[in-house]
Amino acid sequence: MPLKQSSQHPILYSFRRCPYAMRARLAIHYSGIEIEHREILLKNKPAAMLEASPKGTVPVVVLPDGTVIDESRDVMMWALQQHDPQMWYHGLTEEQQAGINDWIDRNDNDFKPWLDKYKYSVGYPEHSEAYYREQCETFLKQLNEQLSKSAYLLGEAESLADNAIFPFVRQCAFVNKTWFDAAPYPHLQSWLQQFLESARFEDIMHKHPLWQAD
Ligand SMILES: N[C@@H](CCC(=O)N[C@@H](CS)C(=O)NCC(=O)O)C(=O)O
Repeated sequence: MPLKQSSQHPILYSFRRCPYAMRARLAIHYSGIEIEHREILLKNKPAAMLEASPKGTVPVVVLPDGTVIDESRDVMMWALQQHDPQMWYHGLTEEQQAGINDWIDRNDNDFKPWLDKYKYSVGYPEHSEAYYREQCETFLKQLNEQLSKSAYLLGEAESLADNAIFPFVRQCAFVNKTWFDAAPYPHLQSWLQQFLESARFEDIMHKHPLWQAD
């Protein structure tokens, strides 16, 4: 049963520093969809969000007809289905689309679990922080290698792949920025820097007051 809600715009439940929420906000910003932004705290999730999506992760989108989209990749795809003006995904060849999906799969399934252990290494004492970082480097090297051949992951124009992945590389970089900046990944460093300095990133990182239910 779709959930009822009164807003005429889609609602986005979001948490500013979450990389999954960032990629959703990037795609929504790019597509130009107007949304009602509801900033939440992960330690105090609003009942309305949990009612829409009991698994309790951000991002969550609730459409005016009550449809709930609660996986960040699905939110990105939903946004691009509305409007994809610079061909981040639609209009690309099937092979390019498969390439995008492959990059995002590797980010989400292989890299992110190691990134969590690297970032919170005290909680995983079976290995050292340096060990977890080395595991992360497998993916960082692959990204750097690709970016040595083309400006973006899929070629000379940015695509869904770059925007789905850079928030996670950012998170990894900021665990120890001094290390990241000195690491032998110059192409990856400048690719990340370019996204961090972009107007879109600045826009999606604006601070919102916490959402309060009426
Ligand atoms: N597979 C989900 C993962 C989203 C996710 O794990 N988000 C984190 C924040 S970065 C979260 O909400 N965690 C729940 C919590 O910390 O309580 C997606 O892609 O949307």
